[in-house]
Amino acid sequence: MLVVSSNAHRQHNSLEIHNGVMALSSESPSRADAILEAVTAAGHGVLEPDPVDLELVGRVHTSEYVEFLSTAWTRWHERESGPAAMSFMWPARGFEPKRPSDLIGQLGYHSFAADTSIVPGTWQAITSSASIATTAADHMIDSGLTTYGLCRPPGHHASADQFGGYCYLNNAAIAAQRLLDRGAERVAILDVDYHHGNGTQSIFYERSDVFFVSIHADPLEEFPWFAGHADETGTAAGAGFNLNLPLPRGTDRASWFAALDAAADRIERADVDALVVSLGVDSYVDDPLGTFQLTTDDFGKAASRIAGLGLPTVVIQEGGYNGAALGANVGAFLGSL
Ligand code: SP5
Ligand code: ZN
Repeated sequence: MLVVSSNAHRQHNSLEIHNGVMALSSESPSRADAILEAVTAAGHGVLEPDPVDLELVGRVHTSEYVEFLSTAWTRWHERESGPAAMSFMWPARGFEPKRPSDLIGQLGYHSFAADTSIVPGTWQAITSSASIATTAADHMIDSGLTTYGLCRPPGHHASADQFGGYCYLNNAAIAAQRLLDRGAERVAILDVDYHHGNGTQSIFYERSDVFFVSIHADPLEEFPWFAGHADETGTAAGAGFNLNLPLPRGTDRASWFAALDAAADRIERADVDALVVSLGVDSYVDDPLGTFQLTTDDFGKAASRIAGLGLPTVVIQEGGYNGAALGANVGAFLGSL
């Protein structure tokens, strides 16, 4: 399988609040390096992405958000002294925010969590990651072959105008939009990351051309806390085109695969032309951020079930934080797909 990958991600080495102090993020450059090493060793071909298509990015993100991301580090660095730009206030319940004019207020307006900050190379890395998603979608259409985008930073927590959960630009949404723009009438996004893909859900919540299906830890018990419940099914034209399958912390393999069967059944009945998989391998039994019990072999089994759908498929990398197992887990999925 062709792997789309770039070294540009290494410029993004961000900080997060961990146990009350700023620390290096779990979402580290070594993640993508480990995956690339494993997929190269497995014999998959590697392709560099085309330049980012900002017109396409602007079809799933607001222009003021993209402008904000492209200038935030420079604006921060001109005036502040810290190593990472991060907000300390967000418009929580009860606020009805207008977009502030000042950088500090805009940081709060355009983000939702203190696990994600902007550092000098963030813009270069996130545009590279988006271009990987776009190039993977293009390659899949042009070749007819399943294609993998080794995206880093990940994307599924990013909404049209907010970053968080280690995500800035929503790579899976960008890939889905590309498939639609190039002729698909409806696309399914299957998100198997341990965490709910709140950003992807939000981007397509009122649309019927993207069916979003997510298997994840119950937000009553896990990040992102405020989205991902089973009763979130879409609104307006999108009513019925959002399916959340939340599972308890500690979910075992049998229960996870029952949810995957339910997801696959619904995708089979949704009349879609193509599939985007948001592949988070933080559902692994030994992931430092996860509590599910999937083994390395299980990622191969999951890929077989997904391949059984028989849909043109683009795979986009999301989370996964066990550095020693990351390559094997992604490799098991791609090898079986
Ligand atoms: C893409 C993805 O999987 N995002 C997950 C973001 C979760 N962020 C909150 C993590 C809270 C636990 N912090 C542990 C930090 C250890 N360095
Ligand atoms: Zn995750």
